[in-house]
Amino acid sequence: RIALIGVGIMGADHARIFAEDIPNVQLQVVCDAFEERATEIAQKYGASHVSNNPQETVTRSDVDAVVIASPDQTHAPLSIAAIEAGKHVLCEKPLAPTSEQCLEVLEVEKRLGKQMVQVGFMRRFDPAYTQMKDSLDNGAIGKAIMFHCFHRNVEAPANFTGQMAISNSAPHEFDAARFILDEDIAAISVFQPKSVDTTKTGAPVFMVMETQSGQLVNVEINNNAAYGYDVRGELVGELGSVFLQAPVHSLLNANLQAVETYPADWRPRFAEAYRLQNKAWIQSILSGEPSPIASNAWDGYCASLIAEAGVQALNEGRKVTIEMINKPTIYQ
Ligand code: ISE
Repeated sequence: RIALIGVGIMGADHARIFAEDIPNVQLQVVCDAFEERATEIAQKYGASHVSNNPQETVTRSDVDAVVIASPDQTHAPLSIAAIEAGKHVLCEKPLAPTSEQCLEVLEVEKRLGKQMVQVGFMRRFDPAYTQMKDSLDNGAIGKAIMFHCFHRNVEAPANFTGQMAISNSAPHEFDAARFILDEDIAAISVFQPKSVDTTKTGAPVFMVMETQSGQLVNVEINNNAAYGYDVRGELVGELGSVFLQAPVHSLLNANLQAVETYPADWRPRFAEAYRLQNKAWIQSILSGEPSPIASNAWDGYCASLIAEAGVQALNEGRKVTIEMINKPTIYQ
């Protein structure tokens, strides 16, 4: 019996996934500030109740687990309220806009002595990233040296402000790099092409990260790429490389052309990743064991910490080292 908090783009997609693709789940409550939107989604996906009060919703006795897909600044306080009410949480990224807020969630889990939050860095479940990690882990490409990433949206959402390319989009690459390389990030430098209007919302950013063992990860974020939603990359090892391919389901031959079609946003590109992520979350609740693949609150803290360092690196025009707290034992 799950409650869904927030039915914007991602919340509505989670409602669809749980209603249509995940067994052993009852969508019990749909909560949104706009009750008519909550009612629309509840009726569409068979939820039993509707609410516009998230604090009340996460403590309901007829709810076992909570999906938090409300605005970023509500993620940490609602996660904490849900944990304190004994509910497991699937929290959309980021865990919190600041590392300080993330630490508040870690503190509650430390006191409880167990992980209760899974963070929605779904790329860990994407088949292309999975194959990339398997190729590294089974030695096919030798020792990893560099990881090239690019992440392009059609256009920046209307609510995109300032450096959200770094704090909202790039955390996917921050988490994917940590997961695939099994490394933490030691430092980050951030640049912007001087040939574009860098004051424009969603202007491109180019980041170079150094891992603690000295590998290099570069990330291009372009939220106004115009041509399509396109996330690719290449993991380079001493013996070979793995190129991240997007799933291409068809090639249209017509009018003297061969045409592949890009998705308009991330949902089609990562549909399988979201399904597998959400399935793993339910499985982790039923088994009582956190998913060995999914991001936990510690991973959420690391992604927000790297993002803060990235914004500082851009603003100050210098490389910023990343100082983490000691990893609490419950995340070892
Ligand atoms: C958005 O918030 C997401 O999480 C998408 O996965 C990402 O591709 C997009 O850039 C973000 O703005």
